[in-house]
Amino acid sequence: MANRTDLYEGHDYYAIDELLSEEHLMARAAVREWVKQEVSPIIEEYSHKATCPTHLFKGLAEIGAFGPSIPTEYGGGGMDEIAYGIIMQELERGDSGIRSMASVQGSLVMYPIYKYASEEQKRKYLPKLGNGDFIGCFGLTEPDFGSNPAGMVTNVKDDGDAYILNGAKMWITNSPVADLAVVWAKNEAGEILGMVVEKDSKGFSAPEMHGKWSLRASITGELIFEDVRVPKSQVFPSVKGLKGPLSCLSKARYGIAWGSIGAGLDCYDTALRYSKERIQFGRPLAGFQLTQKKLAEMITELTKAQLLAWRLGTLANKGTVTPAQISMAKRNNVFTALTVARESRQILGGMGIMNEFPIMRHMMNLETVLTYEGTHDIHLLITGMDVTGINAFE
Ligand code: TGC
Ligand code: FAD
Repeated sequence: MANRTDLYEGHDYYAIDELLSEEHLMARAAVREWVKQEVSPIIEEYSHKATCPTHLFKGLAEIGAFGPSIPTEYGGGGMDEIAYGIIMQELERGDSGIRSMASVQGSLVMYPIYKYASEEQKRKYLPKLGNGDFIGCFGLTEPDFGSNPAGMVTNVKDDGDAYILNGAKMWITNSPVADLAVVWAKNEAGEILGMVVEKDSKGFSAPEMHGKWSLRASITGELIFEDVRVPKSQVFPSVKGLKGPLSCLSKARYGIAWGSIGAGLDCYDTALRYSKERIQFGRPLAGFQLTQKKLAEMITELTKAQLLAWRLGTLANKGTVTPAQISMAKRNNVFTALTVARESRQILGGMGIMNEFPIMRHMMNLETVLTYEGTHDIHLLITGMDVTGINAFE
């Protein structure tokens, strides 16, 4: 398999770099270099074997990919939301599964602990999550409740100074290798609570799910709770209800709006280079009008996605961004990346399906990205609800 270390044109068609600060550019350069050195040479092989490169967790921590916008005193990077987005973009240029490793750790595990846990829990978990000593996962989805997490049946019953947790979660990124899980469950009053469950808790197991054709370099599993005793001190004191997990999803969806651009850019970059080199009918593929149409449409859509992400980032930095604005960007940018991957695959002809090039891997990965963190259609309905004021889910 090829080592793809020569890559990464910026493809900054609208000079968006001019809108970025020195800190953003430095963060991007550092992560881009790390991806070139550590991810690109190995990712095809890990993806092909459906194995997670768990040795990269430490490196991700070292480049500041875990919680870039969480304050440094709580184990994060202390940067702004645009820096967080750019880091996700560069990781996903490498692979969506690598970005997932960082998204889950930073946005779905560190963020809820930072936002909702007691000071004692924060001090106990965040520094070790930030430096990669602990790996976390986030359990919301259940076998019978995916798009509709409000229906969850995982539950806790009061038992004095602890809760007894029962139920099962499915499709959980990193669960088989996680030291702890942020778990959402209903109490006897039907309220959703969040809690940290440590991996050695009696009655808790996290078996791996096998057979994915997508996100193969990411490890996915279940969470099974059979009368697990969770001390009340492990339960988040300052949040109840679905807005707890959904607020974490907002953070992670924001990162995906940026991250997916990276996968799209890598496909576009590959197709552009290939089309200039590959000769058919006596001229480069890039000389045919139909190829130019594909390339022109790709860079147009990617540029629009970049602008959407940048504007979303400025709203996030101001603290005024809404969940619906994030939904629009997640949906649009993932779909753009997937469309670009499909068009790029065509430009490479038969070579497009080979693992000598990254396109098929990105395309397969993006099918997951289109689905997790809220499906393509769920985000459309969130936009529909926002503009009409009518909730199509009720
Ligand atoms: P609804 O009544 O609309 O909302 C309940 C409460 O939550 C608030 N809220 C939000 N808060 C913060 N951020 C958001 N994005 C929020 N969305 C809603 C809302 O204001 C309300 O608050 P309050 O105070 O009134 O109680 O809830 P609903 O049951 O009607 O659900 C609406 C719906 C369908 C949009 C929601 O359930 C949804 O987003 N479903 C999709 C589920 C999903 O995205 N699952 C993702 C699982 S995690 C994952 O995929 C990780 S992959 C990680 C990786 O590997 O990278
Ligand atoms: P369903 O909800 O059954 O939806 C199936 C189809 O029906 C979709 O097309 C959907 O859009 C459509 N649909 C559903 N409801 C409606 C409606 N009201 N109107 C119109 N169409 C509708 N979850 C976690 O909690 N933690 C994780 O770490 C995590 N990691 C994941 C990793 C991978 C690789 C994958 C594939 C998933 C992961 N998920 C995780 C779960 C993910 O969030 C869910 O798969 C997703 O939310 C969709 O749920 P579902 O698969 O049950 O599909």
